[in-house]
Amino acid sequence: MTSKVISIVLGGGQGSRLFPLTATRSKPAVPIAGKYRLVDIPISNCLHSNITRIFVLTQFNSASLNKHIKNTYHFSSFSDAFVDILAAEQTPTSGHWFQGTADAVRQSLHHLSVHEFEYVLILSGDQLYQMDFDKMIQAHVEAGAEISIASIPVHANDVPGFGILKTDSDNNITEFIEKPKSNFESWASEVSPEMAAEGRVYLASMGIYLFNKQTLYDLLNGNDHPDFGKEIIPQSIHTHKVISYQYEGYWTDIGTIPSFFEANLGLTDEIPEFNLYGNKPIYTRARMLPPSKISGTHLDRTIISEGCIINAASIVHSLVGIRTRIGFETNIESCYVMGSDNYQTLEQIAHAKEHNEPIMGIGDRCNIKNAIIDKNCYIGNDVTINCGEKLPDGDFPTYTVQDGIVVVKKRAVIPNGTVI
Ligand code: ADQ
Ligand code: ADP
Repeated sequence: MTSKVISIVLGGGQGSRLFPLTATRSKPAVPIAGKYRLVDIPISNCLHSNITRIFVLTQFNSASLNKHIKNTYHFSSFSDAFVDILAAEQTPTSGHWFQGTADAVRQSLHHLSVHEFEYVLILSGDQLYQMDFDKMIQAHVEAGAEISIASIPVHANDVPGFGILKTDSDNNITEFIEKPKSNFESWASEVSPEMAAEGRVYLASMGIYLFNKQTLYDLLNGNDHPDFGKEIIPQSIHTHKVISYQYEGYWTDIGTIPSFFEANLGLTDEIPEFNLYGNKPIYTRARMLPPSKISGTHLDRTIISEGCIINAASIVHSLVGIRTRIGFETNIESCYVMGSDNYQTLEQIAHAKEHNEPIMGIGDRCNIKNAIIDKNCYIGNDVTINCGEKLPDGDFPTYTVQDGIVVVKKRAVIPNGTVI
């Protein structure tokens, strides 16, 4: 059945909620878990479900996304598999950027029309989960549905962030409301005892939609509704057979700095909810990096990627990305250090040290806590970053502060002795 499916990954609008990580790259290219990119999650889920024809829609095209896709997803020339990026483009019929999720898909339909398919699976690019889409497609076909929406029980606190739905006993969606802000108590559904025990009694749309081909064309053509969640889905439940496919595994939205930070650090748990160490790997670019070299460092609940050179005193509850260099007597706690795209040469390092300039990576005697350090940063010696709740949110030339998390911007130079 999955051979009849084409998948579209919604790679991101403006990406403003993940600023400054999206300042110079498109959202799908944001690095996660030390060595992957956001887009690797939905693509890996598709490939493990044998869905091998994938479009990634993005609002702006960045060199790093192109390079990543081109260098990662290689298929046999005897198969029809592909991962193609479609960036918002001007065409003779449309001169504007994607206006929303439905508009992005509408403007991309002409790229699909050259392929043979019966179903379109629409996925978000900013979610962390492992899901077998095969089962969803099977349920869709068995029910004779025209649209299926994956749903997950959520707590009342989370309701305002999601599309909330109600179903009848056959899983047909009978009501749908996008992001209700108040008075939503009557939207509670019957859920499993496990979910009810956690207070998760509202069924939220996961933003994962399976459409029959003709249904998608009918719903998108002849109108200019910009969004699935706001217009297309709420209207379709009155005109089409729309069913809910309920999922109860780990699933989280990583579209904001706090949720992105929490999901990444969650990977360091003893038994993480998102399992990197299973038999269905997350695919990413094979980089041929050397193993990491670590001297004299106390490591606890820490994930170290390949190619690192680490002399720190301690690294606790942290993720250390590819090619990270960390100096002597430095302490790192609850941080996501993304790493670097290249190594400095020994000559460059000697030259920087001679001029008392920071080298790429993190210097000596630093104390860094609650921070995301974007790629290719130069953090000097004796730098302290320990914001917690003490700093108000703000955007500064080399870093931002959001909800107690400092994000050091890509390629930022933080001089020796800086305190944030
Ligand atoms: P949101 O995630 O808030 O809610 P939206 O902002 O429309 O909805 O984004 C959905 C996905 O599409 C995200 O991955 C986003 O980056 C991407 N996207 C947004 N605009 C885009 C554009 N112009 N071009 C390409 N990609 C774009 C949606 C649903 C809710 C549901 C939640 C679940 O509307 O009903 O509960 O997802 O997370
Ligand atoms: P990633 O390794 O995270 O996928 P990119 O796709 O942005 O990162 O590219 C990294 C690759 O580009 C490295 O393998 C390196 O060969 C090369 N590269 C990037 N920047 C530089 C640089 N300043 N000097 C040398 N090589 C670089």
